[in-house]
Amino acid sequence: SSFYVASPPKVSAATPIVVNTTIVVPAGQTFNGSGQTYVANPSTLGDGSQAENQKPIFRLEKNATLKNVIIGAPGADGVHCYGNATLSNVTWQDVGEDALTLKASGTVNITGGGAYKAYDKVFQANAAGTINIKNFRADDIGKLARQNGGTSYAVNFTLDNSDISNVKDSIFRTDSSSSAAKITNTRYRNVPTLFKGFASGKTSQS
Ligand code: ADA
Ligand code: CA
Ligand code: CA
Ligand code: CA
Repeated sequence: SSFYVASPPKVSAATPIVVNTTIVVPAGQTFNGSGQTYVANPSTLGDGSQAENQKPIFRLEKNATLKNVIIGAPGADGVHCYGNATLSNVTWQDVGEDALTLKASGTVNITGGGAYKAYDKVFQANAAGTINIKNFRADDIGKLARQNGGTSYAVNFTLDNSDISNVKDSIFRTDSSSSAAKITNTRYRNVPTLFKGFASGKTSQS
């Protein structure tokens, strides 16, 4: 006689979507990843190392929204925002060169999700504006957010209701005396410095 052995149910995660060319989210539109994982093709976008000039996996035009996305490895240059953007429930499992860059002035609201394994920076501000981070988790990072070194425009950073651990440098860093940072209702573990480079009176924590 013979036995039938039933196949076990497939419980592994879905195969990641390999992104060969940057996914552009047009102005005012929403990209919903429905929880799927996106990774860069290392030969077209970048290998997620600390080499500069890698390409983003997602490019958000003004007032675009990115939601329910997992960015896996390699993360290349993550997400580039050209003006206002909303990110909701976006998780970087292994940040590449960095996770997200503000490339043109605007307000970026990042709510939910998290960022892990960032050798240096998670969020990078290369233009004036505001970066609001809320309900976020970050672990094993260099800095949570950094205004591009040597720049003097104003960036306002906020962090609320989040959990940040194992940071090498600081949460927020700037070289600009006009920038400001505010942290509320956030727990830390192994974070050496909250704020670096801000003028006196430009930071608060409660
Ligand atoms: C570094 C580099 C900048 C810029 C930035 C980024 O800070 O010095 O020129 O490339 O990274 O946007 O990743
Ligand atoms: Ca960089
Ligand atoms: Ca990494
Ligand atoms: Ca970068």
